[in-house]
Amino acid sequence: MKSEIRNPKCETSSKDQNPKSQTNPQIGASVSVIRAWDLFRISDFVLRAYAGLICGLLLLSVVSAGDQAQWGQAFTRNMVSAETGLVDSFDPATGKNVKWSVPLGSETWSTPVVAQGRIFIGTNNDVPRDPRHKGDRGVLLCLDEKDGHLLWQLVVPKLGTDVYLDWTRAGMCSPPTVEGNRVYMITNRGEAVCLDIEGQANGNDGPYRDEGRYMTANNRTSLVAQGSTLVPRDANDTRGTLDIGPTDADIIWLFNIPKQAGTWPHDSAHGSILSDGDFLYVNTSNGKDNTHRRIRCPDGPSLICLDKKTGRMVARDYEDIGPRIFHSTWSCPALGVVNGRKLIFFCGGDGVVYAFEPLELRGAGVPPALRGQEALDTGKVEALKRVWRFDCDPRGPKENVSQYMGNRQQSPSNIKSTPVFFNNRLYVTVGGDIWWGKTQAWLQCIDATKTGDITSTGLLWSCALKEHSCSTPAVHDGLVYVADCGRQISCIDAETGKVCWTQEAKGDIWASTLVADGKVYVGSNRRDFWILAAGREKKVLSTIELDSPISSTPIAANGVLYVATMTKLYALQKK
Ligand SMILES: [Ca+2]
Repeated sequence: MKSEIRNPKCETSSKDQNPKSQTNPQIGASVSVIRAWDLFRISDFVLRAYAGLICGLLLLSVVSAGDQAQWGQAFTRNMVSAETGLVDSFDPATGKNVKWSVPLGSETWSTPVVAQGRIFIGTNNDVPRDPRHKGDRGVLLCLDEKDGHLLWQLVVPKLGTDVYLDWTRAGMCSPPTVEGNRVYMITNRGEAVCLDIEGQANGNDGPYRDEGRYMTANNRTSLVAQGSTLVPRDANDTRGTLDIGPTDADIIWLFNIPKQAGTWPHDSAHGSILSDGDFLYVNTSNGKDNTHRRIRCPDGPSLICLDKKTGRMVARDYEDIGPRIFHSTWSCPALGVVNGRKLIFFCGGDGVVYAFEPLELRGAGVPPALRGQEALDTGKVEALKRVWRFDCDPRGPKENVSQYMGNRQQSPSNIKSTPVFFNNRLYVTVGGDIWWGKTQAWLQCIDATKTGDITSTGLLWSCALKEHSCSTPAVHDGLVYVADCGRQISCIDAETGKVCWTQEAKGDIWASTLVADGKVYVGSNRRDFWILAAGREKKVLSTIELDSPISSTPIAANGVLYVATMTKLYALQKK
């Protein structure tokens, strides 16, 4: 482990507590321990998928129909599509409007993306597609858009250490971002990876050549950080190394966020990578350890910036977010152009929204911004420059936040969804932590044009939601559509924050709303999928019971609606 890069201020004690033996004030004794624990496991790991999860046509309210190559619009994150002719009902039992469906694993928390004839979706390995890959794994499937057959897959062994670092059976939670022939994503082991869109079918490209060893479970710790790259611990140790075939993923580069950036992710890594110019922006999932009381890496970054070509870290935040993280860092970065100025928006695990200047290699005007070039040339890690910060819950506790764990009345807020940029405004769902915090939640509209600490001046409006929310809002035609854990779908006026209508679903909603073709699509954890008419008047077009809970956000691409349940991916098209 000598050559591993560790944040010297991270606590790396081996005294990891057995999660089952942790002190939990909510958990009593004997039978209730088991029940509460099981319930805890279910709810807690669900949460991690909805950092929005749970993401460039900037400023355009209507985007071109076609692919959906990242979470939401690139990169305002607005989940609005210009696709038309989409289904207003379907029925898997009769095949009505079902183009095709394919099995996934047993748990699917990822939202699909569609690019260049391919569909990418994360799942687990409980339905193995390749007998060489057995056991619990994180899986990214690359499927043919025509019929859903497998083109290639990235199969990542579990860390196999502390379950809170790589949750059992959770699979690959992060939706990828596809750009050209490259696929950027975060694995279940917390690594940012760049993959070849063609996989191994056209050969092993890029500097990274150790895919066989990487995908081999018993060699899972064999790669160690050396400088800015990962190298085999023992190059001669090839025991059990997988022979790479044409249906395997081709890794171009790999950046191990916990080891190389000095973070301690919580539950399971999750996030959608934002691509801007030569750089990638990645949330680190930094959070509590398995005690839920301790931040192991308080000095670790919450947001990092990587060189798109090499995966090297070139910048990070120095906002001192770590000590105030209530649970984990759920939210993904977004981007907007505010009065001609590009900004990166990021929601910390401390309930604060930050706007940063993006790194630039070349400024479009004068003087040229050279910080990005310097970072590339010198190997320096730049500090992301903050333009403004906005505390979504200024009255919430700010010190010793761990003492509020489990307090349903009083706690800090955190942000579990992704901020959405639209017309110089940022729309954010914020509130108490689903499993550990107060139940209050709000949709807030923030003025993105200000600078400095805008906590007291930046709020345009705040609208109370029914209960905790981890859904990313969708903004369209003067209205905001958002779901929450109180089983509620809301339509809210984007200018005033006034509620136009609400609809109760059968279960908690962890997914986000998609607005497309005059319709609002969203599914719940009770298997019910909703299609409503977009607009100020409420109209339910159909409700469909699917095979299993829905925590993935529906997307539209090339005339087809894609809906993933825990176990199946449906491609839906009018017949
Ligand atoms: Ca290749």
